[in-house]
Amino acid sequence: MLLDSNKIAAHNADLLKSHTNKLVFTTSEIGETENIIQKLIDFQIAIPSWALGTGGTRFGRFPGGGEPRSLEEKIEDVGLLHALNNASGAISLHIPWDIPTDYQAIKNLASQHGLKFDAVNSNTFQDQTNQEYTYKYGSLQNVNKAIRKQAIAHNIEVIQQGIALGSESLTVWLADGSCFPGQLNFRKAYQNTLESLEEIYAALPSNWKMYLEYKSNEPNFYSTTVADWGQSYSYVKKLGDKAFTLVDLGHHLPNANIEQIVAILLMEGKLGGFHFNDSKYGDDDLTAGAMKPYQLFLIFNELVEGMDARGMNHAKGLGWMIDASHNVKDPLEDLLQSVEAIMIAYAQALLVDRKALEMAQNENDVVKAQEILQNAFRTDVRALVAEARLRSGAALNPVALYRDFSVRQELIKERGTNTVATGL
Ligand code: RM4
Ligand code: MN
Ligand code: MN
Repeated sequence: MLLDSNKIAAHNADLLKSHTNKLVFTTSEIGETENIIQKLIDFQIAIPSWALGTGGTRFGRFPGGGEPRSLEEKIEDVGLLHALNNASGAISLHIPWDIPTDYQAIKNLASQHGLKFDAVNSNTFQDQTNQEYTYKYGSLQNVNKAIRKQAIAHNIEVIQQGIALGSESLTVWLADGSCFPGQLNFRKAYQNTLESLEEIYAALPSNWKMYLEYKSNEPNFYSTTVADWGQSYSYVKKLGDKAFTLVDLGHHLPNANIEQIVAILLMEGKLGGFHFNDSKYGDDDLTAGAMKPYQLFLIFNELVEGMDARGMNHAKGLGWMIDASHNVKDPLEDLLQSVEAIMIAYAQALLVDRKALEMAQNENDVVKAQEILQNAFRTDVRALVAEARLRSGAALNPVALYRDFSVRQELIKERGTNTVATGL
């Protein structure tokens, strides 16, 4: 299904008057907004190929119909999102859930939708059919060298696939760890993992990056071999200049100060990218900004400050990806909401009066510092985000337009009710 640009224009024309009123008010409050709007136009967030179907839990799955049946249909879905918000201009593939058969055709299809390929993800947390050895007791950490070799070879294959698609980064997330005390020698597990990662790293093209994602627990519940940012940092530091830590917002122990982690990794030049989602308890993979919008803003506040300090380009300096999975929402609506929440947090972070904040910090004026941050957080920037969309030919209200066009019903007509997308 393709969204006709005339329909988007008609939707925008209907909303234009009320949008303009809001924009005029916001601009009068903020002052200079052109710079912010341009930054919002440039900012793109990659959509995970594994989040386009309805996410299940270990207890059940309730598919909503019209799910993409192939990689081609997944790309079409991300194309729909991008047409609606012009902020989802990339897709991140998970291998082997999404192996292209004809690389050129897939690349052409993606570029017809204005999409790039962001990081490719390897999967050594599940056994694949025809795989010789099992990952039951880990992959890159495994006590058995042959199993490590199999997992290394898979990662190298994923790099090759990424090269064929024009991707420039590999994300490694390991389920490796242990479920019971005594099961694993932590030091040996670390050393095996490091050696395995070194072999994968050696296969990276010179312009590629490797992202090492950490996670405190799940599916292992006693230890995880890359459990937190410090452990990931310790690996990527040893690996070299192309290796970075990836922060998935749902992968921390409760109440972790993620914004501080982000600030320190950025300062060390070792922050690679993000998996955005939100959570209340663990790796809940809920819509970004659905639970803790202030935390999302504080993270962006550190990102903007830290990236500016290093002279980094906000849009291109890090890998921006969503990693969410949802079992009660329409996945496409959920992703539209996530992108919107990320854009809002980014726009609010751009509003922070950096000079005034620095002055307040230097004077230990704690009250003032809080006022500055919360003023930015409490500013309604939705008209700026909408204006960025309007200027790039996207919809003023993507979710409303998605519903007005009955996109899901159309997809169900095209694909059927019982389709199941590969992924989580
Ligand atoms: C993990 C982690 C990875 C994702 C898998 C599906 O918890 O977040 O990034 O690839 O889930
Ligand atoms: Mn993740
Ligand atoms: Mn996760």
